[in-house]
Amino acid sequence: MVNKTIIVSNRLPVKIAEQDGEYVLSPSEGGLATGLGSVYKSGENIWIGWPGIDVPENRQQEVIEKLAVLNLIPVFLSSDEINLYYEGFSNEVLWPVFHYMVTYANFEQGYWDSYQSVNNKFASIVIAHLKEGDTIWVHDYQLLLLPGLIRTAQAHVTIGFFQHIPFPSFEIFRVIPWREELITGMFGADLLGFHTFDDVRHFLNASSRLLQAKVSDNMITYQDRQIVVESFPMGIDSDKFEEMVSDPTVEEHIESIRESVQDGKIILTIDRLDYSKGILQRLQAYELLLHTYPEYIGRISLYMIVVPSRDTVPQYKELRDQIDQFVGNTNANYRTLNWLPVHYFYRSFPIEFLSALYSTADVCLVTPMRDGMNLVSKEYVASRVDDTGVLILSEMAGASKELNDALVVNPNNIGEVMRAIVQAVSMPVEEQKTRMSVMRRTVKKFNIHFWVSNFMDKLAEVKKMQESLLTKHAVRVVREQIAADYAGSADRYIFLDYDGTLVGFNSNIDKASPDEELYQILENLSSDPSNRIVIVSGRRHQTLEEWFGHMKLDLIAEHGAWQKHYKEEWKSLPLLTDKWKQEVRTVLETYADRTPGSFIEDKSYSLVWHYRNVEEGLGELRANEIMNHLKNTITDKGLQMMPGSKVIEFKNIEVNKGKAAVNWLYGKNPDFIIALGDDYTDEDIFKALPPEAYTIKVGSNISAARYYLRNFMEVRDLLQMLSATTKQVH
Ligand code: GDG
Repeated sequence: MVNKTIIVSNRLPVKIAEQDGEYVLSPSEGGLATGLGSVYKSGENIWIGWPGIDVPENRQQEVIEKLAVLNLIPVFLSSDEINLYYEGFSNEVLWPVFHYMVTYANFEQGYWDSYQSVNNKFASIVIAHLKEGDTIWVHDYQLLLLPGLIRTAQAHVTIGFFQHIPFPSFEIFRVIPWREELITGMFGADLLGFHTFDDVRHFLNASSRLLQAKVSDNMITYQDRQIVVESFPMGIDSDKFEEMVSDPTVEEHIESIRESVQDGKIILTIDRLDYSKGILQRLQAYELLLHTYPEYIGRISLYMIVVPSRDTVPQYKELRDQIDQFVGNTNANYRTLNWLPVHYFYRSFPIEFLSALYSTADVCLVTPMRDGMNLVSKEYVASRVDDTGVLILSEMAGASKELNDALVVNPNNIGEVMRAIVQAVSMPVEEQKTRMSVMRRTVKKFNIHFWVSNFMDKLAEVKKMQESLLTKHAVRVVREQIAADYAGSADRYIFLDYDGTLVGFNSNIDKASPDEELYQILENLSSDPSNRIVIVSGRRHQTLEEWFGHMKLDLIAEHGAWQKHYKEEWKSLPLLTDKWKQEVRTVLETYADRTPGSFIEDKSYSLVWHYRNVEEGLGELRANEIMNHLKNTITDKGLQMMPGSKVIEFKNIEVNKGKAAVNWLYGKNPDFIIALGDDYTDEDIFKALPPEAYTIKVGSNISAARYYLRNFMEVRDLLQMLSATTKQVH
């Protein structure tokens, strides 16, 4: 069986038109279509999407058949669906909010209803074509719910998702009434890609704030699945743009454009009609230039191509009128008999004409207010085969992160944009070449093919990582391996951490005392004479005494500073000093005063700064500040600093759960050892125990432990099962 790749996007990479009663297909020239061409055109691979026109039901079969020849599968949408799901939710909610234009958003319930039902429609078509082992790559903001819907139907399928527009900061994203549903939908993917690292950060932040997903570096753990979030700056087909410049048709266009401006310099701008592109602000900067430096009148021209788009949406219509008016005024005010300041085209052109413009323009002015990436800037760079030309680029475009040899501007700063134009038109050729050659190398190397293979490789890697982690899940091995070894052994050591391992995490540390079920489990386990149960906790010895002093258990408190063998007295580690505490406490107190919700716990040989009740993000920030602040004190005084989950603990270097566990085993030769723990400090035990010991991390699969369990309930199940195992054997 051959595994295939299924690409899914709102639009299919093809244009369909009706000519003389017949549907005629022509390939689309978009960058994405080119880049993914190598994928969907080969083998069994397919691309699923809306064909772009309303096809009456009785003619859909005809379109299905025509598209099938090109490996394309249509999702037919009614004009109602297009209005509500596409024009409505996608373009009147997600587009403005994701581009920071919140006031343009229109949070209509009807839009959302349709967005959900259309995403469901896509899901059912994807699922109908899905076979085991297939890989799905979903594109863009129109289909945010799709990964989740597919995942619900097919738990193990491989899904990648790429968003072509920015992901906004959490404070912006949170305004959407359906924000949790959107994020949950995206979580269905295994790999989530964005253009820039800022988008990645924003997404991770929204995930941990809205859904309490566990985030570590760029990995999210949600409902027991790992989701990797990465930036993949999209590239273009740079060879195509480079080669096109010497195409005879393009050469002809170049000549006629040159003729029309003669010695004047051309400043080029190309955008889809959109308020995110900063078209009006750019016109203002250009007019300011003509006003401030009249010597440029007659010597520079602005070629402005605006490609019609979404002009049924009121804001777009309004923008178009404003542009018309602005251009009209500027031209009326500054034109001369044989010179026009702005050559404005509200239409699209064949790619050959764009190529001619790219290669004749002395300056390309790309100043969006927000842009996921912006491919126009890269196309301009790729077309500059002699390394001349100047790119002015908005810092709000994703491309500015890569093309930093451009003149990078803040598009809201009209004066700065104007000065950049002046600098650009007067830049010496040598400097132009230095800057352009660096950018050309970047655009050539990180081209669209690189982008596609980079994403696909990473997706495969993420899947492999998930699978290898899955095999570490202790529930899967327990029946065969752990239980059999347990049953066959006669001298067992069972090391158990307390908080997070035997009981759930409680925001009040004084709660979380043992419950009846836990006592029963420990009672059962310890009643077996072959078992030695050791509770290894960071808690105070008084607390452990109060809770477990009456049971047949060994107790290690404060990470090993206090120890008690069953039937013996508590002993503290010899030679421990706590003189350092005063100095560290004073520092911690200043942080506790500045950080509502945090508090200090004082133990015999350690101090702990807790921040589990502190506002998300602030606690982590303070923890880092504290660690920096106390770095030197720690070394001078021979202490150790242990960041755990929502805590940092300071203690004597000799105190360590791992050392304590090894001491417990000193001179013994048990035939079964198991250790369970959820915290950073438990890693010391996992590392210190002999390799044949069963080490089990609770709550996460990234650990030195051999296996993991999801939570304390699974720990209890495991312990119950083990004690039942011996009962059967005995
Ligand atoms: C979204 C994100 C992100 C333009 N006019 C004509 C024409 N074009 C082509 C250009 C370029 C493309 O359209 C525009 O791409 P952009 O990247 O600039 O912008 P969006 O359409 O808003 O795209 C954006 C992109 O997705 C990719 O992830 O970069 O941030 O908003 O390729 O050449 N093509 C033809 N005639 C025209 O008149 N043939």
